[in-house]
Amino acid sequence: MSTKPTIAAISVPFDLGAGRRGASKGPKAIMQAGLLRGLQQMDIAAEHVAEIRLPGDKAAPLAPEVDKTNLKYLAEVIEINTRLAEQVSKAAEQGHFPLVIGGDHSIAIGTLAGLSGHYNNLGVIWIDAHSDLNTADTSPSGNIHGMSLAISLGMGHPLLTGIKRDLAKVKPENIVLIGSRSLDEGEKKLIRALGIRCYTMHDIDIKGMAAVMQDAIAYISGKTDGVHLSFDVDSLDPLEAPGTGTAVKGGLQFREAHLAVEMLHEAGIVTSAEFVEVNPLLDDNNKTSQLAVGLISSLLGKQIL
Ligand code: 4U7
Ligand code: MN
Ligand code: MN
Ligand code: MN
Repeated sequence: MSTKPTIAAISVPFDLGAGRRGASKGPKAIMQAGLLRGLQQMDIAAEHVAEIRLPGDKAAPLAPEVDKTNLKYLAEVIEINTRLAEQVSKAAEQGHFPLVIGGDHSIAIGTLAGLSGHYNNLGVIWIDAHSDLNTADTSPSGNIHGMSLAISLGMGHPLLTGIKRDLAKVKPENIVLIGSRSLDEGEKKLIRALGIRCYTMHDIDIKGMAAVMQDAIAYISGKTDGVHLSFDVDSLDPLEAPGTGTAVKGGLQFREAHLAVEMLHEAGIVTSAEFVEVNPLLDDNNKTSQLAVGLISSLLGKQIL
């Protein structure tokens, strides 16, 4: 008899990795949109196991000799991700499916750090308008949510790349980017130099989402022993997901996004997930939080019939 793993939801009301405030209110809005109720109706054991916060939303200041150049809220980002990594690791250790609810995308640093010890070859499917492959040297903003994937590759400030363990948390050949349409110059260079698999909006337009997902799944499933889905809601078109801080025109349609997560469910490869960058302060009648709940439900097996 095989028992389905429990979904261990971990909420992270944090937004100091982003350029604007409000993503810290994402977890509450997503919960209020009925996340756990919906999963329980699907007969999925889902539990909210932890909320990760900083006491007083502040971190102890870093030593004065630490170079914080172009790294906004570095101390806070380090501390939230250190705490998150512990919880994610614990959930994985207990055989649960870690489901991280953000929060801005800087929290992928902690999620991936927490997961990495449990896999030899962790795959990452990064669905996002952006690639989040900046470092302090290439970032046009200094916002760490635009650097989280580079940090997980071991590139960036040592206090960030060193969270949980000193090694890279993921290998470039185990990453797939999907939905990319806003890449900075340094990010493009890195994608080419490392040969990171990248399905841009152009590729999705030409091939169609079904073919892109088939390709992506075939590419990643053979060589990994677990796959994390990092889903930034700004991958969707702003008309579908208005409640997000760095919206970019020309994004995924509602149906394309659902198809992507449905195909991931059918492939049965995803072992953890995070949904990030819902900003209720920018939302239109909870449209984006409800969208996130729908996508999570589909990822976890919600069927039409
Ligand atoms: B998100 C940006 F310059 N690339 O680094 C940057 F366009 O997690 C945006 O994907 C980053 O939402 C967006 O600041 C980070 C910018
Ligand atoms: Mn992102
Ligand atoms: Mn993004
Ligand atoms: Mn964003």
